[in-house]
Amino acid sequence: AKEPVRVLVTGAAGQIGYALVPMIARGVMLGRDQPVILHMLDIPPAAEALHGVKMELVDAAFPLLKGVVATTDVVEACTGVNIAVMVGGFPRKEGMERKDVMSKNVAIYKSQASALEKYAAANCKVLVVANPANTNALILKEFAPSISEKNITCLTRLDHNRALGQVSERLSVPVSDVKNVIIWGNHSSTQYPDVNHATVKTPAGEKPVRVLVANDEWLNGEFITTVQQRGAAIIKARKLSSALSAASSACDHIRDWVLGTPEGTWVSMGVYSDGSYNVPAGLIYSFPVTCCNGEWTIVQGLPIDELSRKKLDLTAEELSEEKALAYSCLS
Ligand code: NAX
Repeated sequence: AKEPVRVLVTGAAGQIGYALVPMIARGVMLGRDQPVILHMLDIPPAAEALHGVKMELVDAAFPLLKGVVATTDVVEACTGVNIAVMVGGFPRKEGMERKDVMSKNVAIYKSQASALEKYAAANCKVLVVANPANTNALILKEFAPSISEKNITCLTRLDHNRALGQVSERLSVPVSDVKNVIIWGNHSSTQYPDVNHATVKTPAGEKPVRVLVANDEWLNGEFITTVQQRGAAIIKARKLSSALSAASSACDHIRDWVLGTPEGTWVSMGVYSDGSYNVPAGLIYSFPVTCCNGEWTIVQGLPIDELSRKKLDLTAEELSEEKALAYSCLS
């Protein structure tokens, strides 16, 4: 039998946490044959709710779940974890300045970076979900210098999956037949959902999405804004932000990272830029990646047309500004 893997979920008493922990305990994230021990962290005001989630995990009697740590102590939460999914953060409230929200999250991610660096298992893989996701991940990277930059990522898989979903709906094809969309840049409304290299499986082989949709106006307009604004549309409909889709996408992100992407398929992940595609190095930016043996690699050599170039640059500019704002909160 396999040794259990320890998975940390921060913000585990929140909405996404509530959807995510049962998925992990069922093997959706790491496989149906992989036992897990869940570490759940939240802050003292949420301690009782967190305890309630732990009670429900016990009550669900998940066969793969070999233990649950529910705590408000960062050190206890981080000790020995192999995977860390960072969902906890300070939300933007009405009337709050961007700088104030940034400053709260910088403080949280700085201190959790130090705890992970000291107490997590060697080679711990980190996924930041909490917004501003890319910049929180960057702060985490800066304050956990002994964790390899290859091990620190942020979630743009939800946006990627939203793009697959929109193409699937438009063409009335199963979403599993659509692949290789790309989310470039920030997990924000400046992200660029790109279908220029995406394909659909048909009885006659793989066909480009552009050819099948045959409507550039829709693909360059409404499709992009729908994906960019989907989070807001969910809030409007549910009066709550995306939770089940965010949790499911977080599982997809970690599963593909650990177990590998299928041959011929790439996914989108926010990763540390090495300057690929002329994206400034030193940002956490969403790229198309393939994964093998627990490592991601940016897909190289995709042609970028003029329209795309502008959109890649625009979202990079926003991330550079966020980075500057985050640094200004440190001093
Ligand atoms: P909730 O407010 O329901 O849950 C957040 C939880 O984090 C709360 O229980 C809170 O007590 C806890 N928390 C706050 N500070 C903490 C700290 N220092 N340490 C540990 N826990 C702490 O929000 P939810 O809807 O679950 O969303 C969580 C985060 O995901 C938000 O930042 C949200 O913006 C972000 N999202 C990111 C997405 C992505 O694709 N990257 C999509 C979904 C989501 O909007």
